[in-house]
Amino acid sequence: MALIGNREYYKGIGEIRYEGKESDNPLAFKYYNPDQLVAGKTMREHLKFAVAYWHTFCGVGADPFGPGTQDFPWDRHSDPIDAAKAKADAAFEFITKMGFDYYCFHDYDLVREAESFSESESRLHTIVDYLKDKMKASKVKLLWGTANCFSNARYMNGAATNPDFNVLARAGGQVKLALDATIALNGENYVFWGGREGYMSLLNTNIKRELDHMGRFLATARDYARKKGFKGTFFIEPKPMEPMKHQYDFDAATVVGFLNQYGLQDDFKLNLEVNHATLANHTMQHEMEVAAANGMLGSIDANRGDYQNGWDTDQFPNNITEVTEAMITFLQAGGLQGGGINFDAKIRRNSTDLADVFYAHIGGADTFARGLLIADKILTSSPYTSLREKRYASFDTGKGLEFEEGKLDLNDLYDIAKINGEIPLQSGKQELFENIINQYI
Ligand code: XUL
Ligand code: CO
Repeated sequence: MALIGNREYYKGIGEIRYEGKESDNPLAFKYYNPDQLVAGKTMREHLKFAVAYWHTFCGVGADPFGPGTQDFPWDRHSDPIDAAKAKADAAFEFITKMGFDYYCFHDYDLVREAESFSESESRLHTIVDYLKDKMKASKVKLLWGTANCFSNARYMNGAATNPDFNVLARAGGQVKLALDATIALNGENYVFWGGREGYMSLLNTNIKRELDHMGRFLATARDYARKKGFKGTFFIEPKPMEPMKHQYDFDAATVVGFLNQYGLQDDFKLNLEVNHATLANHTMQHEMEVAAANGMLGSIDANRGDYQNGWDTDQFPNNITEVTEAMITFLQAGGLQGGGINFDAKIRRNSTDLADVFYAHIGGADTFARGLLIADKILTSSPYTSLREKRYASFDTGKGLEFEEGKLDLNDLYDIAKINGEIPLQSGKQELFENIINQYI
């Protein structure tokens, strides 16, 4: 096999630079200008773009009806360590050419899982050492790591919520190794996505015991990582279904309640994904508002669904209106707590040119940069904020303020109702709000 270490995988494509919206170079950013200041920070600092190892360097485009369409040269190595090192070389070449600062991984994205647990552990040690050097040389950082506790057949009935304790323990061992890898690579956060934590049928499921197990499992993982000196944030990534019929981390509101119930609220925040929000019949902005209202807006998995079907299609973000609305919430919340914007997105199965994965990430970054710029203008120059505040003005003084301060009881409300009689209608002005957004886009 070819040499590892000095091979160029994305030949003919150089570093992607900002050229402005007049540029017709498809391999340039039109809006994402990393060092441009917006609302007191550079775009780079606000957005913290990350490349998802699993989609960009592992996913070859297989679907239930056919095999992959990508032929990654690094997958051709039969030795798992050679393959992992070649994949890391390609990954760091790509991330560096994109000019992004971060990446994210699942444990077995980095290296193929072995037959035995201890051989997997030793493979992970080897590739983590290799990644350490690549990170040092490139200055690329780890936004978050996670463990894939959903693909292997052993997890078909769940990991932390599996009715078989031995499977739960195996998942615990795997999470320990993934946490060790994340800590060794100075990971800024650690993610739990409970892909199989849920049920296919209620007939064979004890929800109460499964949720208790999940709460205890997460607390155990937190305690271990904190003891090892991990200072980052843990994220739960809500998703209502797929692969299971129902998943316990259904949406932001469900997860906030779960974290509070199991005493995890001080260490855990949310990693929200656009296509997961739409699968839960919410918008991304809704999920972000719920998280922000609870001080838990941690990180974003950026993608989009196809609005004509109900699948998790993980397409690259390109909907300016959707992202602008999300960025309004983002700026109002003061940004993300610890996280960044991870492109949890894949190119289409029939996008098979070398440049396609660059176009995809350029488009995604430009959509977020544009959304950020528009949102900032809306918040600083349009009547949007004052219009919204005005709707609640009756709580700013007098009896409304006393109510907010907990000074009124139900009899007080009764007295006010009696004096007031019928109340004039106050318009919600939805159409005006919508017009303002479109005017600034
Ligand atoms: C699946 C998904 C995962 C998580 C990490 O829908 O989003 O890739 O982001 O396990
Ligand atoms: Co995700």
